[in-house]
Amino acid sequence: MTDIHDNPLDAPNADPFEIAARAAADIARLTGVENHDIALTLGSGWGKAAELIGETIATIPATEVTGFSKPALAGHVGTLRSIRTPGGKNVLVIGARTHYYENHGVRRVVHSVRTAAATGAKIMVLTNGAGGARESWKPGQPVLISDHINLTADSPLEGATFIDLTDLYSTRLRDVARTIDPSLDEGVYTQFRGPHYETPAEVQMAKKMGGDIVGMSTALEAIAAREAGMEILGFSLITNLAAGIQKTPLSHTEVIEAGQAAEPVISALLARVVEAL
Ligand code: 8IG
Repeated sequence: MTDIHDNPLDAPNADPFEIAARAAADIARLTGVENHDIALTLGSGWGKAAELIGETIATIPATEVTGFSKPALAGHVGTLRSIRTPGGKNVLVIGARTHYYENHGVRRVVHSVRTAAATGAKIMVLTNGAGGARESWKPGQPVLISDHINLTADSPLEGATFIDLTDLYSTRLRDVARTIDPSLDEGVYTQFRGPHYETPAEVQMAKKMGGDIVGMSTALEAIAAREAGMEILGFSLITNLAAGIQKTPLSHTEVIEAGQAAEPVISALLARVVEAL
């Protein structure tokens, strides 16, 4: 029902939580699954995880769900899936991320997270493809997100909503992930606005501020997930070393190719982590 130019979230008097509740009701009706336990946003490189997590109960186009935007990029699958794990947990897999750089406002960026919370999910797993600012990291390597620096100068919180962001990327859940793969490294995710990649000077700035990973998503979503009371686990696939860290210019094709090569490995890892949550 929603069209990119006609979204209820854009109405001046819209209540984003009421719209998320409507979206959750759409998901329950269209999937036949009343409640979900875990939600998982699949970023670039992570798409194959869905098949490995469990049995797909239903796949629905995001455009059938209240408030969802059409995907901006071909290859960003605009579907929502309900998957039952072997252990009996219901996982909502969100393959329809709206990026901040699409300029539809932060409400649309975090609508999937608010919807996930409204379906009952207590854990939000956020994954992305990103650049690595540490020389020791290799393209194709997954890393845990330990914290973030939000350089968008924006927030999903509306009004005087003061939310603590300590331990935003749950230490407990990172420990669970490391029981599956003890070699997982971790780092601070820095969200830039994009869609351009950083200059080498901006990457150096991010590093001096304490950033290790550079990307264009996740931080705003994590803030909304915390507001909604969910526990958060974040993963970045380092698809490329950030500008100036690697010696050659960044190409979108290379980024996609590195993601495709790593996809089976990191998807299997993610499926095992989800089962352990
Ligand atoms: I994939 O190097 C991917 N996404 N900001 N910088 C930013 N986002 C990214 C990058 C990168 N690689």
